[in-house]
Amino acid sequence: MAHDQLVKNFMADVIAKNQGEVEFHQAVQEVAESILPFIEENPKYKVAKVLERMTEPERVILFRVPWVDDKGELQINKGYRIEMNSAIGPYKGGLRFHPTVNLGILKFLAFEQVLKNSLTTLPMGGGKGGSNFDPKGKSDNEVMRFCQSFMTELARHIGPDTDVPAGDIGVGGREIGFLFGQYKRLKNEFTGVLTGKGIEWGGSLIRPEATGYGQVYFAQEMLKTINDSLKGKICTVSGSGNVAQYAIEKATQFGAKVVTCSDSNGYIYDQYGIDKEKLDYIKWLKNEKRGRISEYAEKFKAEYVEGQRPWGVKCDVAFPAATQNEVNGEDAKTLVSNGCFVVSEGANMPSTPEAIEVFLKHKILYGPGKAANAGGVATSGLEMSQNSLRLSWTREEVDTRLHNIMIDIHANCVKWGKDESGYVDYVKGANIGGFVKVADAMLAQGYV
Ligand code: NDP
Ligand code: 2IT
Repeated sequence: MAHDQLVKNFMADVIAKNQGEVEFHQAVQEVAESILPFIEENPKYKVAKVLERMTEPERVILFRVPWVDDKGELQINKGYRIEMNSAIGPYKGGLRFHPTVNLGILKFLAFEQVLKNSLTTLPMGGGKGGSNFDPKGKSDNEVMRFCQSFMTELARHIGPDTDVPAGDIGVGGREIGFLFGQYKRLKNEFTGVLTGKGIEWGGSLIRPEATGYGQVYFAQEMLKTINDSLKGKICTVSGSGNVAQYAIEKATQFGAKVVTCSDSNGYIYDQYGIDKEKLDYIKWLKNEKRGRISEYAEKFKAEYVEGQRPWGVKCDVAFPAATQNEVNGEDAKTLVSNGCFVVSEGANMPSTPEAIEVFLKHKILYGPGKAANAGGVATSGLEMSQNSLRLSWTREEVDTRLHNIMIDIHANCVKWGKDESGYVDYVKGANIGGFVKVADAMLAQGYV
């Protein structure tokens, strides 16, 4: 059967079974385009319907989260955990607290997570969870009460050998602390049931930095394939949260100049570059004051563009690090026509299918999220190892392991994604590279 028809037939079934879950359809379609031809060449995966099984979560948990706000009013949110695939290890993946969270978004994230976790080389299955709770504008006490209520239900489904959540959008060190405290209280056990913990209570050094650092290490590896480096490159970053902050830090350490970052209200453009002092301000602004990025522009006399994303700013390298579908086809064309030749994704699925098509057509170095942002979950895996050993490694040791994992992920993408002309299609590389290990484990474990 022709390639297009194979994908069309497969997607018709996925869409019929998962109606209205558009982000999930999008994530599956991207993978199906790489994997279905590979399955045709390897019929053992076809007979065992491996991709059909991978697109159906092993388990979906959906629950009510009641909590009382500071005014004494009862609030009710939805809580979710998608346990997608446990073929190669316990379910592992973050929790997202954001008003847009719904089943389809979490299923897309959980599906991506399965392949990403496989790429890390560590023994982790895939999962994702969260809530439509919006931490913005809430007091610390409200966030705590919400987290305690959320964990009261979640605790019965997770465990250090079963399912190990972590952070994602809206879930950082503060939330992980509240969640961990409640889990410990309910179960009377101190275990590595969550990652991203504080350093004094079982967390790993470098976990906060890991996604952003890994995203930059991945860009550096892609650049090496054309004998180039980040030194002297102009970079644009979107977002100003956990991932963006450490992408800015590492890119700057590698000699690049980062000229933008953003939040959901707009972006700042600083032609002089975001140096260490300015980055320290962003960390304080976002992690402590919980303010808006427009305040950066006032403080450092930079430009602020309300309601837009930074992709119109001329750059060599782009680091999307905010959210899904934040780079569309037009943005991609603008980036490429302005000379951008490297895109390394810190966010999950930040580029629309149209944007990906533009990047691949112009043969730029394009590192998709499931490869380029895998450093975060990889370091979560290292946190789990340290928890099991009841030891903690030094900063240098964890950073070296993270760096080596990113080098291995890059090499795996090259292995599966390089074409006759020498161009590396990292989308294909990451999809097949991530798929094979999970698929072989599923074959070995029978029809489950
Ligand atoms: P944070 O909550 O720390 O920061 C998110 C940033 O993105 C904020 O600047 C936020 O702006 C912005 N943002 C969020 N939603 C939107 C939106 N709809 N439109 C525009 N801007 C938005 O999250 P993280 O930095 O942890 O996550 C960023 C991305 O990286 C996500 O896609 C996440 O899935 C992915 N990721 C995270 C990992 C991790 O370890 N944390 C690991 C791998 C991937 P505002 O403050 O205004 O909401
Ligand atoms: O998307 C991701 O990989 C994460 N949010 C991190 C997950 C984790 O378990 O560290």
